[in-house]
Amino acid sequence: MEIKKLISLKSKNIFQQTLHRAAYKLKLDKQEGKLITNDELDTLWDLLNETAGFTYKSDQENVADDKLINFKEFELVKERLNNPKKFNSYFKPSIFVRFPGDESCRISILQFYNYVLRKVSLDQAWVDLAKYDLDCDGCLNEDDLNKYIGDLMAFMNLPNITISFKKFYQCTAVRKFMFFLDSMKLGKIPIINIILSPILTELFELRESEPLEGFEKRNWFSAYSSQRVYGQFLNLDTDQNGMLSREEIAEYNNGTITGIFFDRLFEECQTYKNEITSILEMAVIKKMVTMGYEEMNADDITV
Ligand SMILES: [Ca+2]
Ligand SMILES: [Ca+2]
Repeated sequence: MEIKKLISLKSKNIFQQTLHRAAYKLKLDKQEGKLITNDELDTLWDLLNETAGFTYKSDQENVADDKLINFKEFELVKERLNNPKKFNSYFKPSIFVRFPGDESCRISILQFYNYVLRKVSLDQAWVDLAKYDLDCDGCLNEDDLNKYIGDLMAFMNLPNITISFKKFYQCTAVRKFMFFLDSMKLGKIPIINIILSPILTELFELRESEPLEGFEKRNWFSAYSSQRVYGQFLNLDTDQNGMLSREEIAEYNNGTITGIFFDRLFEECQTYKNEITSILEMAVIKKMVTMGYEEMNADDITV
């Protein structure tokens, strides 16, 4: 009787989970259908340019001219869009007044368009990440993020990444998100925190077909940065067990690390059997050595 009851409860739970997942997927599909496409964004930009009745001529050499639009023209742009309903949330008076206006209450079309671009990009990121939220709790755990980054890597600018290094890269990228965004060590991060984080923006820079000059050295996720830190990690890992002991780390920076520094370091990093386990932690060491551990906080740690 008891077993039957347990089986019945289990079946009920499975049914509820399946139903919950199906409802979540439906919601995601609906959200995805509402996303503004690149063609629609191009049309918006063209219409803003055509409708704007005033051009601000800059008298500074490095500042480009900008077109300004009043509220009447703003509403006209919406009417001329092919699918105005999709843009409803952008063409509200409350959005218009958010932007600084000139003496005739006209706003910059460039500022407005950049706002739309940013919001569309966040909506797209939310939908993309939510697809990996298998238990539909609005958060991603390490496994979810691992799958997300693994899939994203196919579209990232990562030249010369070998198949064997790919696994380490993926793991390190995930650890970076967990290290900074899961400070309470809950093992998961709310999706909203991920999409609003500069870490995701940094990761997305690698999706650009033409990233800004010098991104390899500046961007933590670039192939150059990750391979450099990984190389340092391997050099220090003299017993090749994939972890760094206190003795091995002591060799870093020509052996100048102090005992107090070690204590602080091992407090800050996730360890296994009191050994540092990943190249992210290696990056933490590097930053702590550069800055002095007293001054370091989570926001400072980038390679
Ligand atoms: Ca989840
Ligand atoms: Ca070792």
